Amino acid sequence: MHTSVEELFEALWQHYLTVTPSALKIHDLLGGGKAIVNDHVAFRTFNHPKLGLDKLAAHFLALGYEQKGEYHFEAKKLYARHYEHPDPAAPKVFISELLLEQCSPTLQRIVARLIDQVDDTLPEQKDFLYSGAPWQISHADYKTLAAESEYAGWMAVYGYRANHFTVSVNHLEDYDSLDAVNSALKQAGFRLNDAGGEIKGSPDVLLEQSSTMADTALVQFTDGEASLPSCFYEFALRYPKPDGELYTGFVAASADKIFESTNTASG
Ligand code: OOG
Ligand code: NI
Repeated sequence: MHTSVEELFEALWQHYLTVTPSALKIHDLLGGGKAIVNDHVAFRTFNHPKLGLDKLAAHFLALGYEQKGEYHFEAKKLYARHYEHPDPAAPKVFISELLLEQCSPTLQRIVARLIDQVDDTLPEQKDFLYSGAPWQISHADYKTLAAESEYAGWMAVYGYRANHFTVSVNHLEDYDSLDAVNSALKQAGFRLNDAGGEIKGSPDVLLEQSSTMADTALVQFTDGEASLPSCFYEFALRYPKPDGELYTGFVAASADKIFESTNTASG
């Protein structure tokens, strides 16, 4: 386990940058040399007892995080929870898992073969949350997974890592709307996820979000390699609740579309 929130997030950020070079460029573009506040990061997994959501969450609970909202994504067969730290400066954490029992027997068989390759002690290891894919997979099995579930395909090749960091637009000095952020990103040549519109959510649900489409990285299969969507960068603008405090939760209908930031072109 990590000894501090800062240490864990620094390790996650460095690991994330190895497959998401555009995040550093965007960080500089939006921050203009000033610090960027990170709203949240997200992780994915399979709901297997060995490696389920709770195994990831344990690392955050140990650092003082608390469980908050729950989210259901029926069509994508996902379940998620978010976690917050009593220190509001600590980024929020969103963890989802694929509900394997709702997937096809073929998908379940391929995923079981991946999970069989994992050492039982991995989830307790300090670097679990940025250990990448702790298994090997053939290109054919990857394609079978991705054809049924983009999430399963991504998870099989990228595994355990922050799949995105999120710029807190509330804290940016040079931008006061998500629209302004999106325009600057497009002007600089970054591709935004337009599933459900470039801006997901609204002031009514107290959260507006947008995201880039994931960068691509070279993935090694047991029988070759391919360039596939890796990780993306998200932008979040939060609105105050009636009590004046900024909303800290997530919005399922928006999250449903954010997941698609790692979709392959065919997906
Ligand atoms: C998480 C998607 C949801 C949000 O902020 O609503 C999300 C993922 O892509 O794993 O990040
Ligand atoms: Ni997010």
